[in-house]
Amino acid sequence: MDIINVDYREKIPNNVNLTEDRRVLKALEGWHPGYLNWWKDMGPDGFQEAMVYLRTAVSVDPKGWAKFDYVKMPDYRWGILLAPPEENRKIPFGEHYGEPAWQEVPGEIRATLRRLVVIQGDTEPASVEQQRHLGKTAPSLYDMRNLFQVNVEEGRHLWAMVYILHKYFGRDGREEADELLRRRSGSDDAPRMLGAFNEATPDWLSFFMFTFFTDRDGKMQLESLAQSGFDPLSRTCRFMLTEEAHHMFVGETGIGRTVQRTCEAMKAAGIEDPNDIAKVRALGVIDLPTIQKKLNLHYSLSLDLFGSEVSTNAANAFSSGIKGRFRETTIDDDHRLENSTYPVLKYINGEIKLVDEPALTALNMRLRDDYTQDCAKGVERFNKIIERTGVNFKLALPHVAFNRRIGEFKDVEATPSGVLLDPANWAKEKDKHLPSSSDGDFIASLMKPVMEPGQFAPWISPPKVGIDNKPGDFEYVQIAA
Ligand code: BYC
Repeated sequence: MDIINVDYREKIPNNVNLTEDRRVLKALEGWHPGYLNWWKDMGPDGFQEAMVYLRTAVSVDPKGWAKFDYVKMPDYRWGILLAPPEENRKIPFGEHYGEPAWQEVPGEIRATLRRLVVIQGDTEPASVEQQRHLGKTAPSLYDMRNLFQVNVEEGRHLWAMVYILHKYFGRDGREEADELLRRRSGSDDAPRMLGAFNEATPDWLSFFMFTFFTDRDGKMQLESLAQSGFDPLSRTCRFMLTEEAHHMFVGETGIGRTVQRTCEAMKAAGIEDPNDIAKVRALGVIDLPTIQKKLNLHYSLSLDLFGSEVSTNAANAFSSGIKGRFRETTIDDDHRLENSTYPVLKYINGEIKLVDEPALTALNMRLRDDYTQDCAKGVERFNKIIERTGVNFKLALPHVAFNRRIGEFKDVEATPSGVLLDPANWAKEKDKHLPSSSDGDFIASLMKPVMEPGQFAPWISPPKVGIDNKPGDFEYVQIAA
């Protein structure tokens, strides 16, 4: 069997030898029409007939996996792709540290593993649902193509989790796979499982923030699951991570280009004060304080995705060998965490305090800290862009107690600098730190579609290079095809 190149002769492209696995093939073929219906109903609104310049994975070799071509989205070849197996892989953490990685699911971890696979799977279609209206206001064909690329790959990530459910979890796996197509982002009756995936993505700045912050949570969670002692999960997450990198690129460059355009417009108009919001907005660009508010919102929503700082669920997932730490194999310790501690920020007697907790139960906090470091590096890169244009402003990540709904700080309110506020003061201050409805209206007023090749909406700079090295006026989406 060829485990590097993907077999596209099959209806469901794969590198897992599905033709020989009749039971799973049949189950997936049974699930496929429901998936296509979901894509038609909940995937990008409009543009389903457009020819989109998309990349499709042809191999799982990190050096040459993608092929670019025009594809109608409903014809995208969603498939099952696992990174190649690592010979003699050992479980890299927990009570089974050093034992051979599992190729089948051990009975004692079945329920926990299934729950994590379902949570991961649930986020993927949720993000497509959240972003489905954005094609209509794309600031360029380049951006529209990137949106659709992200959407089809999130669809493929759903396939990745559904494969695991069908192959390893029998009847309850099949039922969970069906449920993944039934829940809907923002629905009252059947919402998506995690908070941030039920929020609206109303405009393109939200989309860029989402792909910067929330896809980065995806990266951290996938990195932890890629360490899993359950080898098929590890392999599927490893390949998903190669796709995820482009999503974060879309977010980072999207925010960077927005910031750049704002600063350049301010300089050209001779506006020195970044807080003179009315003057900056009159230029038709998004003022930096509003960008900061959007950042505050998306960062805090994404912090909630890490769960409680102190979590026995996380401890159990680690000890039982299901979910490791970020870059587990490069950490120099016993990989069992039976005796070590980790500092956790907690809310104690009205104060925010750093206290040592057993490292095992503090794993969500640790992963969140790794995430924060990764985010902070990105914010530094935005600040370099601002600095280069000579504008005097710095973007910053808000304090972890700001705007939280999960964990230690869920019942308190704090400013972005971490000062605790009573409810009355929070109500007064809130609009200073989070996007208000009038901020939303202003951003919405800029969201006019630009569909001429090589043209960009006036609130965002063009990218430095094209996708697949295409020239600036390349027609990334042929709308009238
Ligand atoms: N919202 O011990 P706790 C991505 C629940 S993003 C609602 O605090 P635990 C992507 C929790 O389920 C990555 N409920 O937390 C990005 C539990 O409920 P039960 C997605 C929440 O379990 C962009 C209870 O609270 N992948 O891929 O240690 C586009 C107490 O739980 C939330 C994963 O998240 C919340 N935010 O950790 C597309 C990886 N947080 O069981 C895709 C898999 C907690 O008591 N998931 N709860 O009823 C996990 O590893 C963990 O489940 C969590 C939570 C990190 C989410």
